[in-house]
Amino acid sequence: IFGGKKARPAAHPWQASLQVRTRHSELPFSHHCGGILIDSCWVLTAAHCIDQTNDMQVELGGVRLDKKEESEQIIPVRDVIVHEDYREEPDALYSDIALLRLKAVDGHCANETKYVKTACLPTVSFTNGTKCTISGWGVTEKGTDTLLEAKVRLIAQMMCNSPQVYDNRLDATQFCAGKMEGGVDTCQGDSGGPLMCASNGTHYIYGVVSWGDNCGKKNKPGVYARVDQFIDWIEAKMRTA
Ligand code: 4AZ
Repeated sequence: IFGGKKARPAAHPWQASLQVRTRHSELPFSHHCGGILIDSCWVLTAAHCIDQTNDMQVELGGVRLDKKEESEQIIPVRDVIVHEDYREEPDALYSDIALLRLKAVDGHCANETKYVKTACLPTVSFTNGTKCTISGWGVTEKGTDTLLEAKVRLIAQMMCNSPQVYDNRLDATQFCAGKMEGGVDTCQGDSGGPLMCASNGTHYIYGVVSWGDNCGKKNKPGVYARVDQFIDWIEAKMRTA
């Protein structure tokens, strides 16, 4: 996160750290991407975060990646479902969404606590200019192991697809958010994590961090998978898996 501040514990209880097994490191697992807890056994993330199916785990309920916290829950990933339409093009990603099914013990995966809660899929719409929240452990201007958060505004599709911005690289299943002047943005390692917007006191996942040209640059806001366009896919996969 560029232009962010440290998140207070329990401020983003749906935030997950998707971790992969490391070969040449002191720690067995390291942070790879963000994720969003949407059900006790399900985490939503970005398809481009999936480069291996086995040896992945999810850390929930923590803010610090460099030490063990009382509030954290570590749960292995049982399987991965990547969107069938996921495409990687030279200058954009499409349908960049995936589901992680967590390993259950007695039919239960994540335990709901003050620090671990599920996020709601969007059942309301949000207008351009709405102030929403991004969070993650990705690249920052400083470097930290603490979860950061920042506020960004939803940007009109016409503006984001204009020649000086992304020149029609966005389709209807994505949107951009940030600041046109730059400085506040998601970055590498935030991918798969949430862009949350609130309505009547309820926080909804409106976007999944996907891509962008660099981070925090003028006229290059972050690009997000539009979760309301994938609700049917998400619910179908959770029903049948
Ligand atoms: C990345 O490399 C990435 N500024 C994620 C988000 C953004 C750029 C790059 C948006 O995963």
